Amino acid sequence: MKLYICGGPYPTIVMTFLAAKGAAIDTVPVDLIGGENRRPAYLAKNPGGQLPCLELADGLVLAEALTICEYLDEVFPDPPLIGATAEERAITRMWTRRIDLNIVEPMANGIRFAEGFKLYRDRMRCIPQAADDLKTLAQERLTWLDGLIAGRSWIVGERFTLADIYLFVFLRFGIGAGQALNPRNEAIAAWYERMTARLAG
Ligand SMILES: N[C@@H](CCC(=O)N[C@@H](CS)C(=O)NCC(=O)O)C(=O)O
Repeated sequence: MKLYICGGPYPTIVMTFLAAKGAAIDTVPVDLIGGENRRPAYLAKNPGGQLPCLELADGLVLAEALTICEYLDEVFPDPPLIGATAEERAITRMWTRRIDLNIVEPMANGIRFAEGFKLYRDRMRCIPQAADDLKTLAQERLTWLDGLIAGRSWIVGERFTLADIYLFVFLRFGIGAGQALNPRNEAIAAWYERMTARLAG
């Protein structure tokens, strides 16, 4: 099994997920800046042209960071980072989907259409005039999330899951791209500190 990666947030989610399981797999670096992921050899593996993708021993290729993590959670079941029961898995998927659709996607596009514009303008439809609104949307939904996770250790409650990893990797990436955490979102600020300590330790 080989994971095709670059230094960006989506591959980092999968790498962080594996590290949290104490698992390691072979990785293949792909030159994103140079556009290697948009050339035929990579497109033959992942027609979406994005990273990461996971190539299995039989040649099957899985793309989309969340799908890859779902697969890896079954291959490396301990500790379960999606859930040990049907209910736990459903709850983790519910929160991960909320985070992905409401926060990560607008945040990522806000960055692609602004700070990433030069890199992305010839790769996908970019809407620079939408960048600020997308970033605002992501911030509004973070404030919504803040009210929902107050009093919890982790996003879904007392279980550390993929939802924590997914949101944390993206918020850290967003901070690096000029989207600071809103200090009024106290629950998220405290959770972010817990995440930083957990991943450092
Ligand atoms: N929906 C995809 C998004 C992946 C994505 O946007 N990856 C970035 C790297 S972090 C990428 O490949 N960007 C380069 C490009 O689109 O050419 C996923 O969840 O894996």
